[in-house]
Amino acid sequence: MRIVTIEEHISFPEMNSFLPDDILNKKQPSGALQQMIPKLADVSGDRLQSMNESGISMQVLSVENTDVNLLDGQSAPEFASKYNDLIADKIKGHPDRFTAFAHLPMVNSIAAADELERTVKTYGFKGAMIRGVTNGEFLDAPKFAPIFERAEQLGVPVYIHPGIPPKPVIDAYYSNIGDQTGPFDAIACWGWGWHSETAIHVLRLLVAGVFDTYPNLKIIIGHMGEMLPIMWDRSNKAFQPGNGGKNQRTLIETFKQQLYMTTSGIFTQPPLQIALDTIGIDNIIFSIDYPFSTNQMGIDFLNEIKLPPEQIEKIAHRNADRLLGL
Ligand code: GRE
Ligand code: ZN
Repeated sequence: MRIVTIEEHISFPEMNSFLPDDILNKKQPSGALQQMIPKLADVSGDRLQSMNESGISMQVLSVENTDVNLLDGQSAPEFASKYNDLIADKIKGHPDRFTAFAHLPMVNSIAAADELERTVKTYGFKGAMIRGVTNGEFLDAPKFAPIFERAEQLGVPVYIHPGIPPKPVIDAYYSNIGDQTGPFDAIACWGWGWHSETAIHVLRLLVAGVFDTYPNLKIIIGHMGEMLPIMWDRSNKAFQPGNGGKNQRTLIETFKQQLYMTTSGIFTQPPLQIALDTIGIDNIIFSIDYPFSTNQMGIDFLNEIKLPPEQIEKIAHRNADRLLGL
């Protein structure tokens, strides 16, 4: 069976040479991340070998870091373009195994929209991945409108991935919880905080009316819907049209039409069942979150799904093929 995974990360250390020293000195990857550096840097070595061993046909790659947003609005666009050029160069020998989501200079929205268009038209990239807030701002801020507008025009989705919380959030929610690299990272990031942040991100887009402004825009989120499926009916009631938000449609209507959820990093059946019962089979896309999860973990999960083969195919590749035009 063809298997496509779409939240698969890369980070190329050679890009550090384009960062000024003051920014380089500020970068301090946590312990967990440090160990992943070689795996994130690799495309056609261990990564491809692991895909072959696990039967993964294609990965859609995305950049793991947000160094680009440490640059100013003048220099970020050039850095992002260099990054995307490097991705394109590294995957060009394997067009049937790799494609990518564009890395965008979020500190300059017009340049970000232009870079999205350039990478889609020049390299056939399949959309963009945006990681969390940019200098504390969520994507419903009016300044980001050009990115959604362009994505809709180009017919490509925007993948909203969690990102490092802003300092006021760290201070208020995640301080005094012990070792910076252990419990802090886990509560603030992959153990909980990231997922609630991304759910908030999407809910903000809903109540800001962004989905209604761009009715053909498609948004992707990972981690089996970032806890939204379990909150489905409660949130749907809370954000009814006319309840003070700008949304013209209900959460359920809007998300079924415009939101996709991947299985990245969530490999047990109960959360999948809730996603099936809420967003539904046509909006669920298999993904791993390589290298933070192993391909084998994902494949074991896929093999355990008790659904008819044609439905498993939707999750494994058909939905991704349709959404991304693979
Ligand atoms: C992820 O993409 O899910 C991720 C990171 C960094 C650390 C852990 C993790 O980007 O799960
Ligand atoms: Zn991820």
